[in-house]
Amino acid sequence: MIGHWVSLVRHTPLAILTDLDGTLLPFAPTPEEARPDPGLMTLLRSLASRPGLRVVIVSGRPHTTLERYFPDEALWLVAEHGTWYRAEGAWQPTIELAPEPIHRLAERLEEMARAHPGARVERKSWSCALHYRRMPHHARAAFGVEASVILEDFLARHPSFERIEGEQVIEIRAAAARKSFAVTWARQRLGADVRLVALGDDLTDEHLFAALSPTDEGVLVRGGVPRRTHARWEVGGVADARAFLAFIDDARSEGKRMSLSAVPLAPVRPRVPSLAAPSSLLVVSNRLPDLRSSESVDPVRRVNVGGLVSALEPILAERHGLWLGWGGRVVPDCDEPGYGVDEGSPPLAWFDYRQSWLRDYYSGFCNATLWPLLHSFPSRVVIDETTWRSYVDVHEAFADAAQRYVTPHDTLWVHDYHLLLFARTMRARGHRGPIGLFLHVPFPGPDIFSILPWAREVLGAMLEFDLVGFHTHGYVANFTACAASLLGSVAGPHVVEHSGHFTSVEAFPIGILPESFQEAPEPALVAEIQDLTRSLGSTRLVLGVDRLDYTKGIPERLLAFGRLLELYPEWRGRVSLIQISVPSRADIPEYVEQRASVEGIVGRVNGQFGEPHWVPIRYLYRGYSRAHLSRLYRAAHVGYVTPLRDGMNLVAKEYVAAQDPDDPGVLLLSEFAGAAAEMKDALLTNPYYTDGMARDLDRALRMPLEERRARHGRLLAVTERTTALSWAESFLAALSERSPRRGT
Ligand code: GDG
Repeated sequence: MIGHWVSLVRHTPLAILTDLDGTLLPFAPTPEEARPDPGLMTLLRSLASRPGLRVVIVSGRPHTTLERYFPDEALWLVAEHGTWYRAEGAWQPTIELAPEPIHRLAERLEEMARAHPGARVERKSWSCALHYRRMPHHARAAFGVEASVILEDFLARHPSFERIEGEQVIEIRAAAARKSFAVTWARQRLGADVRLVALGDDLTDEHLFAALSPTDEGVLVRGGVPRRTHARWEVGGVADARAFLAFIDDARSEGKRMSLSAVPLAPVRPRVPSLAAPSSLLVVSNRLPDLRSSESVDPVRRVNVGGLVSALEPILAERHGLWLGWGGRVVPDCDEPGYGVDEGSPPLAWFDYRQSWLRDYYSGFCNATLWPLLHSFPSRVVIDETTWRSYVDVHEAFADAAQRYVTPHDTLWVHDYHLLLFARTMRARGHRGPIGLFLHVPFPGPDIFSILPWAREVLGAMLEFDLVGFHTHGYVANFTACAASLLGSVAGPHVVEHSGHFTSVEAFPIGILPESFQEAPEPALVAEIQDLTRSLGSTRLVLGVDRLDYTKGIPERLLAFGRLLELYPEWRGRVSLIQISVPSRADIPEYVEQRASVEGIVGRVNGQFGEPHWVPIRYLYRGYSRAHLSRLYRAAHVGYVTPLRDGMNLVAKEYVAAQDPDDPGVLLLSEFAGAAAEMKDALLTNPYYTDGMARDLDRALRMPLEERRARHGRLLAVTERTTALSWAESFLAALSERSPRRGT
């Protein structure tokens, strides 16, 4: 480690790219109170005077503030998250965007902040920041909701801006702004052989770390909530970060002896797992849930912690379990992936992906081959031997990671299509404990599945699990039909024999935690939703909520809504559709196309039917908090859930759980969602048939109260019968029951 650092910090040219707040300056209640002190100024001046070394301050602060703090031109400055920069001489903007909208937003926020003691708005050229560090904790949730209403409205109208969350601050800024600009700029100015050392503490600094090349280093300054990072090194806080810079300063001064032992620098990975004993239950999924930004930490941050986490959390706690998966970080192919454990509830064991795994395994075989295949979109299936090989190889990487945490007798519960070969890989390594697979997506019949050149191999590997669970009996039947027709397996209704091993195959329809969609909302949220319903007037609300994915049938749904307005002109001005589309897999071309197609249809329908006082479709391309979703579900007269194909579709169940039983809305549900197998009292529709769906929508909008109540009562009973928790318990009970005891 010492040799590595000595050679890096003595390299010429070298550039230090460093954030300011939380990195070199401790946080203060207001930005004005956090100013560089004389000690820091001396250190920075000294560094900037060293030959062959550049210091670049990369901050989110306004450029006017940085100019005031650092008039000395020896320092290079990047302000407002990469929208302004100053080398020698004048400031230059890096983007071209009209500043008026953000100024008007700042005025609205200032007006709101006046009613919330401790809230403060900081204005910048193309961004504004809303600080709540000085607000009392109990007032933050209501404040967050009120702010979100203003911010979401702004973002819906100004797509070139985005929302980001910092340390007790929400910022709206130009979407093109990235601190990674500093990396590109430093390289351009200092030449390709420059080496960079970047320091930062905040989520916005992750752009900086991610843009570094393998010969550079990122140093995370730990402070707030623990999180994963692209940086490979870490220091404990501001004092340590300054000590580290002092070490670089010494290293570049003639004749000074360097002692790295005084520098509190440590590799971020591998962090030694400190679990007391190996796990008796290991849950394995491709991606880990993003838990560490939870509401319990900070109510103003948005969260996306689904029912799966809430279901698995008590089970993992009881069984001393661990959840293993990719942590979201990617390292260059030439690097060793890092491993680590984040203790907490549930405890997570993560590891890094290599760049080629992301490309060939995740975006390739998982999402361009298996996803369309299993959802019966044969024309979208990409067949590629390279990605198939990567799929096989990445199973070995998952198995390497798993073997760090389990004994050969422990129970493994594997999730989804990313890990269909996992039982085979683990058995080859001598694992004897029970291994179960739950598939969250559909399973097609042999006609579709046999399109895959490796269909037999995949099926054979799936039959090395002790239990394979699906959402519906239909998928169970398709799977057993595949095993019988492609492998010649002997298949009973719930068991399949292959090479002398018996695999149980069963339906375990997943549920939600209904009460989490029925909780009494915060008063501010009630007021907000009342505002929305008032603004709709007598207009009825139809609501769609999905990840933006071609399987979800969003274009078809929008077209049918347009058709409703054509076939039944009496609905014009009297019904609006809110479509929330959560960004998903945005780096895969099909998903980019899908977004463009959806936006095109929204524009056409709104252009054709919209009037100054009425917008037919409001399209929101972002995620919302669980509390917001629950209230929107409850306010909607129709839950418009019309995927072309879907394993289950939890939105359908969430919509039902959130309704007012005395005056419930109508669930309009695709017959191709797994949920339709259980939710027969929904109004079932065929999303491929535009006119039919428009007519079903009309029927839903006109349904009398009595019929709505009767249908809702039966649907709620279904939703409450199988919850996320009972689903997880029954799967694990079946796994322990069905697994033959293997010799030790
Ligand atoms: C796969 C299968 C199967 C959506 N927007 C927001 C948000 N969501 C939440 C919903 C719901 C979840 O995301 C979506 O679940 P789905 O079941 O609809 O769909 P997939 O993501 O495709 O899930 C599916 C599921 O696995 C479980 O086995 O049902 O068939 O494809 O919970 O509420 N959550 C928050 N903000 C949002 O804006 N917080």
